[in-house]
Amino acid sequence: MLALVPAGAARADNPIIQTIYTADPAPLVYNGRVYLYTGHDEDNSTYFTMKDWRVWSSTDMVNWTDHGSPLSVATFSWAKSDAWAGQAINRNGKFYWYVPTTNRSTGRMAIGVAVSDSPTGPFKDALGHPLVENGEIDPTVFIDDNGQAYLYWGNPHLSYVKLNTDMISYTGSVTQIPLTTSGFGTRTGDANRPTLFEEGPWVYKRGNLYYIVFAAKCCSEFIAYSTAPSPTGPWTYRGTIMPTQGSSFTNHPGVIDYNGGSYFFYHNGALPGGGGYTRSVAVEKFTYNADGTIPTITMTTTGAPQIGTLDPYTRQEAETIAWESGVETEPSAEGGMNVSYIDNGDYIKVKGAAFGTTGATTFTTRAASGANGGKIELHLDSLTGTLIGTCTIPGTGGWQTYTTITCPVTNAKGTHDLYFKYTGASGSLFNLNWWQFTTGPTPTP
Ligand SMILES: [Ca+2]
Ligand SMILES: [Ca+2]
Repeated sequence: MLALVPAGAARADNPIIQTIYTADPAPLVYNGRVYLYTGHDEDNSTYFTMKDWRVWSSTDMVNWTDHGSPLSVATFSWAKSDAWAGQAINRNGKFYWYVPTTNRSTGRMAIGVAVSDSPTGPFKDALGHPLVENGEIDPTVFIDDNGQAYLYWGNPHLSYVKLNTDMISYTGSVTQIPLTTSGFGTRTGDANRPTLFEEGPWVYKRGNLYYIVFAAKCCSEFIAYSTAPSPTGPWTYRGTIMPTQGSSFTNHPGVIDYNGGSYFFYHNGALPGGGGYTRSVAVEKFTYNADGTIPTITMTTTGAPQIGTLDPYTRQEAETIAWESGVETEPSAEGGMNVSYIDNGDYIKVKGAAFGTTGATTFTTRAASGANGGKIELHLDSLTGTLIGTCTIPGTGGWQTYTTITCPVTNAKGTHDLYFKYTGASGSLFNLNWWQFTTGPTPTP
């Protein structure tokens, strides 16, 4: 029998975001990168009090870059509240993000569509009014091989429309998919909901098979799926993907293929303070069975394996994080995001930094401090692992007054997890925008 691995934070990589609570993952593969669109549970939330949506991205499934909040309820002039579960897709050189939110004038849930020229936004309201509205939620969008796009959504029903190629209008009427027990499984004890379909549909095609993955039963939910030979059915129930687990009574699927692997995104309540209204997005790698069916996937604290390594010799954003403790992020005056609220003892881990055989000679970071600064200790493999350098960050006269600091490093060879441990006096020490190592002979000044 295997010894139990202590569930220490330093070993964990799942949930994949720790700076805030996140929910309702919607991954999108674009241009060799995974963009992850999520909701955002407020700290100490006791309901689905959600005000904005968030974007993250990764090329290795373990180090995730924070792109902030390019879309919020306030983006939609007609919306009142509730930044709930959406999905984004690319077409026509643009990015369309479909989200449910409450229509101020009707008081009902409606689905809006936001558009951007970039996967990370900023997004603006494409229409100035809801795209569809029937009091239901959880849009999922899909473009078939023949170019026909579909928007599905629903709780308690399951509906779709055929989107036009502009992705912000549709032809024909809203069609309800018959929720039959052969199509969506059998629920007992709820006369109003005879099938397992609850909410959170995620529709895609793989091979010749169309999939609806969905949150099943309530509450607590599990994740189940159905398949069909066409995007409009007939659907056949295929069973459980992820059993009820993880101390959140909801769950929400997002499924992609990326770089030769298949990945299942979901959420749970696994972070400190986590629960049904303080959720966190996590991911597992899986392999389809030969007939296209999906194996049972269970939640782990290790998550997906890293694809390749992280290059420490190119600029890396400070807000690219595999795991952290104590820090937050915010929009940076220099563009993008920076890491903030860095206190003595806080740390960030990036996974699998490939220093190579020559090794690193310097570490450079872009830092600002409206206080007296502090130090960054650079450790390999753990918070107490080999110390390859210590960088002193001075006060710079402002929290967004950045300066570039370069420090010598030694003994940084091979591939290691890299820990940035922050030390100093009490209170916030400094903000960080990015970092980069150099290799080879010590550069001449
Ligand atoms: Ca802190
Ligand atoms: Ca940055």
